[in-house]
Amino acid sequence: MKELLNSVVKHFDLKGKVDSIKPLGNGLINDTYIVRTEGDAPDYVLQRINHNIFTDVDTLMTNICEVTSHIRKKLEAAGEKDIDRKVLTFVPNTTDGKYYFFDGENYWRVMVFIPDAHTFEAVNPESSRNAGKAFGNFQAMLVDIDAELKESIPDFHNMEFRLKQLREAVEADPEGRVAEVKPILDELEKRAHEMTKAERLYREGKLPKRICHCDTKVNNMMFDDNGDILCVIDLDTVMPSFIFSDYGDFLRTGANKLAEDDPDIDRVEFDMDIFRAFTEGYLSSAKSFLTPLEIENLPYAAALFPYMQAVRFLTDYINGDTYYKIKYPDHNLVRTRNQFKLLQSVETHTPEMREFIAEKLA
Ligand code: GN1
Ligand code: MG
Repeated sequence: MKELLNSVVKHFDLKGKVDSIKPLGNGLINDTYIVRTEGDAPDYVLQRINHNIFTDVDTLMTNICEVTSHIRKKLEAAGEKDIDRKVLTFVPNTTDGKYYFFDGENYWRVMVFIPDAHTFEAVNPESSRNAGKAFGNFQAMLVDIDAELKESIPDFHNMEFRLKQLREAVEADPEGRVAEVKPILDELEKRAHEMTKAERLYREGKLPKRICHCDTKVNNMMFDDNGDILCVIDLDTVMPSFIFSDYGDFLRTGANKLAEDDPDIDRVEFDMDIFRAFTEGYLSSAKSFLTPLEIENLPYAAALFPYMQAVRFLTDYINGDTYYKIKYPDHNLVRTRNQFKLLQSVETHTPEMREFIAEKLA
């Protein structure tokens, strides 16, 4: 592996001599490495793009470059300082100048490592408020992007599609796992109509799609030493979606008192302090463009994402764990149960969420 990584980075226009290449982060899809260089040269992040999942890498990288250059222009226009730490910079390959390199088998990309920045697996109310503001800003900056971004994974956050995948998996039952998960399947099916309402509102022309990040997990954000957000990372899934994607997926990870795969299910709970702080931050930057219907459905978004993730993890479990990386045999089932418990907790807090949002906007 070491040799492979060393030979791959030679195809990118890096400054400085490579000192070491080591694994970085906790992504479930791509493989990520930190490339340390000697002396004053910047360090880099090398990623192998999972092209079983992102099947059209060229479109993917075009999307990402459109987004980063648009954000860079916005930051420049706003007179921001330290812009290189506030938006990702990708490095072209030395053969044809593209922002990825295909070695005949795998797709790779390199970006400049942001120094003195941290990612976290959990947040407190203060950093959640900052995160809310940051994701609201991210969406706000992209409201006027000229480029038409394609869906890097078609139907990625389409709940009707995710349920269709689950039902197909149940029908096929390739590993004989369906009987064991019947109770949770029934619970998920009970909520299917309510949870697919965004798709219906969209078809009725009532709900817009906007450019969203679509993977606003807590660990997809970089914080500086003071706990302020520097930038949003992991841009693979930036695409048109409902704003619920970014609002709901952050709360799914940020407001869960435990990690998404913690087996101690009884302790999984939706943290209303995080909800309040994040929502306040988000509304402060997003209320300039949100419609009343989008605002009204923020509590729905908080429920939708644990629900969608439970459906996706369960689908993968039934299919024999072909999508998400797993660390032990029933990892996807544990994740499913965890997300379902989170959903139940969100459901008990819905009236309280509505009241809080109404108060904030009054
Ligand atoms: C995946 O790669 P990572 O870990 O940031 C997934 C998200 C899920 C998440 C669950 C392309 O994100 O949609 O919410 O795992 N990304 C893709 O932890 O499927
Ligand atoms: Mg990630």
